[in-house]
Amino acid sequence: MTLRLYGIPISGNCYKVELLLKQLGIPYEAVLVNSREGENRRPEYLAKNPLGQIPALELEDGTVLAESAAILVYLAENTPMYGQTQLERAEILKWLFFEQTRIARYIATTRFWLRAGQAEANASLIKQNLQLGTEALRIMDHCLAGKTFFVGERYTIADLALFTYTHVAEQGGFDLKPFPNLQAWCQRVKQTDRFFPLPGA
Ligand SMILES: N[C@@H](CCC(=O)N[C@@H](CS)C(=O)NCC(=O)O)C(=O)O
Repeated sequence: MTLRLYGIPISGNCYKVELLLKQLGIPYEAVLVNSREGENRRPEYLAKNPLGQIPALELEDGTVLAESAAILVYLAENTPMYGQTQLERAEILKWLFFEQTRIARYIATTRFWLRAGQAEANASLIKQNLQLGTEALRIMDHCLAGKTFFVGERYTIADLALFTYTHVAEQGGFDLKPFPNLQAWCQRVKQTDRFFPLPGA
């Protein structure tokens, strides 16, 4: 059995996994689970992934892995896209946690609300997210000064994960103009082998 990726192409979290699978040349089957239609809460999906979200990756032996960051680490193990040393691996995990707790939380959520026409209902949270998300972008820009990529001066899953919602942050009302290192890094990620753009972005 080949790997099965459950999700929808326009989900940034699913895109992270799909981009890595393509960049590593790993064959997989995409299985549509449309979270916009609540398909991720159906009993048959929950039986596979009790966490009830997309993406999820079903392995050859039927084991189902959830959480995009965990899936990236699983797939990238023993490839140049993960850390080659104990310290590199820890640095990559640091950025994956940062992505989940700041970029996904403040930027992806705000972008989703704006695109789903839910800005008014979430106005006070959006105001806070714009401030906290901009601070996260500032930190990333600062850490990229004089560097090509976040860890080990090569493209890794830290870059792939951070890139996904950062490069479309303007669709969430964030301004990337004050962050030239971040903008240059986005261009570098787009030039990596077998890159393809986030569908619908
Ligand atoms: N931390 C999770 C977040 C996954 C997530 O938020 N998935 C969204 C789609 S992008 C989802 O399943 N939303 C529907 C729901 O939570 O009911 C990850 O990185 O995989």
